[in-house]
Amino acid sequence: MKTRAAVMYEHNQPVVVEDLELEDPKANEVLVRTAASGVCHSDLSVVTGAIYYDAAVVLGHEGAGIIEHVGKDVTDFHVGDHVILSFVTYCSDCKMCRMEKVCLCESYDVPRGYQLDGTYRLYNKSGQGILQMARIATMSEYMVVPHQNLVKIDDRHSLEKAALVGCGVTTGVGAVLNTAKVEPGSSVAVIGTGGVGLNAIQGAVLAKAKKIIAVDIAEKKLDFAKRFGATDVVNATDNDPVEAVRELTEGRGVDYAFEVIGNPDTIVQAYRMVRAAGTAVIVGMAHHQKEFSIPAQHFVATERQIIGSFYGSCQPRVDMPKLLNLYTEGKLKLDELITKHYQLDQINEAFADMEAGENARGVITFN
Ligand code: CXF
Ligand code: ZN
Repeated sequence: MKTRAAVMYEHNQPVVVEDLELEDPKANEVLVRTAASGVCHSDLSVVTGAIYYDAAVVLGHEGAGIIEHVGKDVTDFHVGDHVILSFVTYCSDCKMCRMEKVCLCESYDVPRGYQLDGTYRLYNKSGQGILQMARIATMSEYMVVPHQNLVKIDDRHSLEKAALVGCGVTTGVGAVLNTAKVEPGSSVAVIGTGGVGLNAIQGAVLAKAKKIIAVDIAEKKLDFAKRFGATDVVNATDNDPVEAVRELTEGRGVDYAFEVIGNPDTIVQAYRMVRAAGTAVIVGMAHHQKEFSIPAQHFVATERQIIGSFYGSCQPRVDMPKLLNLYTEGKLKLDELITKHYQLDQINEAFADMEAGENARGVITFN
């Protein structure tokens, strides 16, 4: 069948939207009609090569849709099911999965973007095989994906809102609740208030943090941060954010700092703005070749901790339905996250808006 999709053919060049040929699902795979795809900074990182995929690859890793067809041996999903796409494929059986660290599943040693049997499901009109970002590729009208990447949800949820739970919401809220386990009354700083950072702020609200300091360089994004529950904002354009955060915390530093940009300089800032024995949580995906360095003796002498958080340390099939229920109960903001809708053909415009700091989240909807 045909599917219209957003393809990265060359790093740092405009994304091409074109019709591709999509194969039927093989055993253990499912065909999903995409309802909505969020536009996440990690999609742009694939274009720049910061998150490295060979060209060509269909972008998108935050989405939701409806099952159209199930392949052989799929017993846990049926035609018509509403699903969120998870960007990790997990086996439920390896050591990490059994430790409930399913996002760190160790079973699938398949090169990036291929299906689990090492082949393509997408081809362009010249017959070239096209990879799928995170093995899903939500910026396509239809996707063939492993059943392990699907999370069934209740039909009553809006698929457009559910799509956001596929990456940004789970990554941000999960970093606070699952990875760091922030305690009530804590002080928290969030560096970078884009789609994921705003969700770290909402996570801090859910954790009942007392002080939530948002740090960014875009005034518009700091306004979003206030709407999501930041108690204080720091514009790092004209302030040293480490000094500013210290001033707001009696000179001590915060209990937890979340770095949600993926930049070595802001990672070091996160480290420097936590108190002694405080925790810096690195959420942003930095360029795959970049490193950061911190003063080694100071690290020991202050008992600070630095921890990574991938996909909010989530268990997709447990956490995602829970997050949607929080939304239904009015405890999680999803409507306010979507600041602009796009058609798939407008993907390059969506990336430009993201770079300009225009959106909380941009969302591509499919008819
Ligand atoms: C990314 C991590 C690399 C695969 C796609 C998703 N995380 C969040 O945006
Ligand atoms: Zn993402």
